Amino acid sequence: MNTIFLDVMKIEVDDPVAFTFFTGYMSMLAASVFFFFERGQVDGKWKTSMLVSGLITGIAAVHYYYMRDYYASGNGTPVALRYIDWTLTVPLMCLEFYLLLKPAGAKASFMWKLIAASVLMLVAGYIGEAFTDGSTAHSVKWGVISAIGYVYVLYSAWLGEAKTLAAASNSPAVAKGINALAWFVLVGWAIYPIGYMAMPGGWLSGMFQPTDVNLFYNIADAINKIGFGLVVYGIATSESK
Ligand SMILES: *C/C=C(C)/C=C/C=C(C)/C=C/C1=C(C)CCCC1(C)C
Repeated sequence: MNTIFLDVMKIEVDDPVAFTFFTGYMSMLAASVFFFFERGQVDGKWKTSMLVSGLITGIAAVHYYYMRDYYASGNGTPVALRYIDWTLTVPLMCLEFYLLLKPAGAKASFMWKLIAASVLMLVAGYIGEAFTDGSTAHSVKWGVISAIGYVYVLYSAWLGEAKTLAAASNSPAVAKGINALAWFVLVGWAIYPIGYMAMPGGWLSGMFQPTDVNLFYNIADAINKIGFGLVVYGIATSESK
């Protein structure tokens, strides 16, 4: 029998990283089915947002399918697959902010600034992880550059443009929803830099196994991608009554 097939079937009982790759895949897939079907139940103006929610978890599900096998086949951390996934899904999360705030007057430039900041965050993070020489200097340098992009999104959601637009919105559901997304960016997104610090060379590396970074990323992805979608779903259903 071919060995790849055997490898991907193997989850060790003491391997939480493998476990979260498998459950991550299943929960992303289930969430997509949910968002796509529920899209039919909401008012027309919310359908695009629901579609984007399903696309975010759907794109992640496909990447988890491959990352799971990559890891289970003994290749370690799937850095490239991870960042390809994020490069597609994080800009879609910026699009969610824009779609929700468009009725309150959000301009396309608002979305592009968020996307530019998240691309900076991801490109720097990728250089930090993919081109590591194992040194703390490399890890910290690119981690700090990446954090600049993150802080911009955080600032926009809590004090900047997104916050101002949400306050101007005449829909209490949208204002509440944007506030919930801001919490996700503050708490849920903060799990990623902690995971990054767990990689070899990172500030917390002494406390973790080299592949434990995946544990942080897998848990954070499930919280943030499914959570963002559920916030959008909550707004859409409460506004569709
Ligand atoms: C669905 C995927 C999401 C929401 C990914 C978010 C990723 C981050 C917020 C990553 C942030 C990072 C830093 C702030 C510094 C270290 C490098 C990163 C890329 C892990």
